[in-house]
Amino acid sequence: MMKRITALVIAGLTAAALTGCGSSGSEGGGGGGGDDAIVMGFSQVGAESGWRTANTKSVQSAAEKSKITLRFSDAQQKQENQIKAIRSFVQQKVDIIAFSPVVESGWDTVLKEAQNAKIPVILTDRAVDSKDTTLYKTFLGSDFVEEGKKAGQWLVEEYKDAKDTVNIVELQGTTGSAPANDRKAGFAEVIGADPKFKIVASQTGDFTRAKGKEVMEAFLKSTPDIDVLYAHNDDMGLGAIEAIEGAGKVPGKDIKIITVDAVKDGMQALADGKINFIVECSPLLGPQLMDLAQKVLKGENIPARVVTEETTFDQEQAKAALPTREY
Ligand code: GZL
Repeated sequence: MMKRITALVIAGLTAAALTGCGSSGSEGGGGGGGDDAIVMGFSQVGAESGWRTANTKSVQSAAEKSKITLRFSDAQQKQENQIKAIRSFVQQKVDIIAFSPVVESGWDTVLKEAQNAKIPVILTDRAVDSKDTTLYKTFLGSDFVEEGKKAGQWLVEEYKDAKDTVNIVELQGTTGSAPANDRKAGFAEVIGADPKFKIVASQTGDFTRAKGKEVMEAFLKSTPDIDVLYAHNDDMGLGAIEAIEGAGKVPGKDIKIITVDAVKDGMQALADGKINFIVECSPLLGPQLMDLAQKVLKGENIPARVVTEETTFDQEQAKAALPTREY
């Protein structure tokens, strides 16, 4: 008899636990659908830049529209927080996990845990360097090498008639992150074809305005006659502008500036002539992410790689685009 009661209790508890996981979005916001609402665990890098804020908004509003219950965690740019969040999503038995890996390496163990728990994972925004590509269903995000190449191509064109050396300083994104690694590689590949281009200093500004300003101040002190700044995102470029003006130089003229993202503040600086060229990196990944998640959970085939569409802006194009800029 005892065995039978125990079995009934376990069955009851298991049923409750399972429905708890497909909850109607009462906790963690978003969704609001019935018991069959998809529950997505989302681990975000942090809130380090205008791009990240726009990306978070896009994911949250797309989850709301798709009636997907979103369990959102902000890792404050720390990999250990993302690993903790993914483990927690596995324990909660969410239906699917999506995350933007703050750095490329060190994910195999926790992704294996999700795989063993039969919870599909989607990479969004940034990639991982795991050799085992069965650990995730797809990678939705920009081609950062291409972004770096676009920045280099503008510079080569801008200085095509220059005979003297062009001294470049580079503000790199977060050390070890896919955008930092790839934007650096793409840019170097293009300018490397002409020896007049010299990267005389290159250091991380961690994608933030404050750090960008701090490192640019150091560059200005240690590096005479800087011609160009290549910043891996608008926020570091905007911080560098403060440093350049603080040093009594004119950004966009004394020092030409190329950045990546095309968030509103960057586009305003471009329109104002303080930045010379911006390579767009779209943060509006939310709708595609939710569509891919629904397809995965229906057992539909999805592409292993979904590259986001994006363009570039010069100063005139920024003036035209600003009034309707979504982010
Ligand atoms: C790029 C994204 C980068 C942005 C930065 O997809 O991961 O992180 O370029 C952001 O602004 O901090």
